[in-house]
Amino acid sequence: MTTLTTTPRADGFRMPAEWESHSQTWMVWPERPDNWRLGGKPAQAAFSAVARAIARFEPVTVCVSAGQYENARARLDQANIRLVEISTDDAWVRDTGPTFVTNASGEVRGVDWAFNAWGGFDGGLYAPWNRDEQVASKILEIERSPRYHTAGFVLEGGSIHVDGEGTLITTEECLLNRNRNPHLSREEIEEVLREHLAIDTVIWLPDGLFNDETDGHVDNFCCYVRPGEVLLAWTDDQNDPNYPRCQAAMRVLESVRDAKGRQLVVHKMPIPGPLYATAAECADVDLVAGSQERSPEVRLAGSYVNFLIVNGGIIAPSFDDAKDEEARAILARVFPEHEVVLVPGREILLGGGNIHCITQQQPAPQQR
Ligand code: KQY
Repeated sequence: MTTLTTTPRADGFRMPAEWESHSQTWMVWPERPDNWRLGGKPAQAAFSAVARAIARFEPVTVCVSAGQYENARARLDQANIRLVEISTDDAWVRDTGPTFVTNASGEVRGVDWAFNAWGGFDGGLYAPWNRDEQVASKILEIERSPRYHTAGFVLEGGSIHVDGEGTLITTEECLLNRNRNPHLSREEIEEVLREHLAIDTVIWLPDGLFNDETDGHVDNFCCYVRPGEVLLAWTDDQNDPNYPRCQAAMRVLESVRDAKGRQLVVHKMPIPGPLYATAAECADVDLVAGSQERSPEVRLAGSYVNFLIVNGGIIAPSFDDAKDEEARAILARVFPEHEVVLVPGREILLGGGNIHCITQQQPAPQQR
């Protein structure tokens, strides 16, 4: 594998927006029993439904352990779904996989960020995480894609969204958290993002969604739908702990200009629920010291914003909630050129994230 000592920006590479053409989407097969209830069986069914939904639009590669290969192969028996054997700690390839970057000559490379399981020994969600730390480089090796390595700079793909035209959105709650890169200032963090993603402007939302165990990943709260337009999780209920978070985000989004000098159009997306795990669902998760405990008292960070854009489609979670159809209608309105497909997201939410968190798009080579 080639590890480069330059930066993507210096080499003429940039991170494309998610709506730009993909060659495939990556996923990881879930099996960790201290994160997924019942040894991961309901989650495997949920991930399979997501993989099949994506495979209608573009190829999918699922990373799977040796022990689960036969089971996963049988459950994903579809031409457009490839399985590769990779050891992992869990199944969040948005955060453990590479961030792909492209140039105008049709080359694709990847950024391999440092990963510390969302906070290391200061609030992280499991230990050890050494297999997850290796996922990005293994994927790049399989793809024969040159790798940029940010040794010592911790970042998860779910903590950023870009518009492909020079602007990135993130949250202070995550990127400025003392459990990610405490040795760097805000300005130094921006500089790493500028160099590795070829962006010019960073929009800092104060927080992500209430109780998001990633420390407020932006992909569960606010995303781009096209340059100059974002979709923000929203509540008008002043008693909802998300209310001040939504208000604060809106104040920022209404006041900033993006890298092209545009004022943003903000679309609102209702928040489902409030959603909680049942006592039985929590009891089905193995108890392991150092892993995230589950409690029926703790509100889940459910969000319709946690969807994936694929070639011609939007793969979004449903929650068997009264707001599911409103969410579908909003997605159809803001993505009129895409087919909106809702896939049950509750089992993925019980593990701490949703469809965007368990997927990683690989952009198609671009010729400009
Ligand atoms: O949402 C994500 N991007 C990752 C969530 C990890 C949860 C682990 N329990």
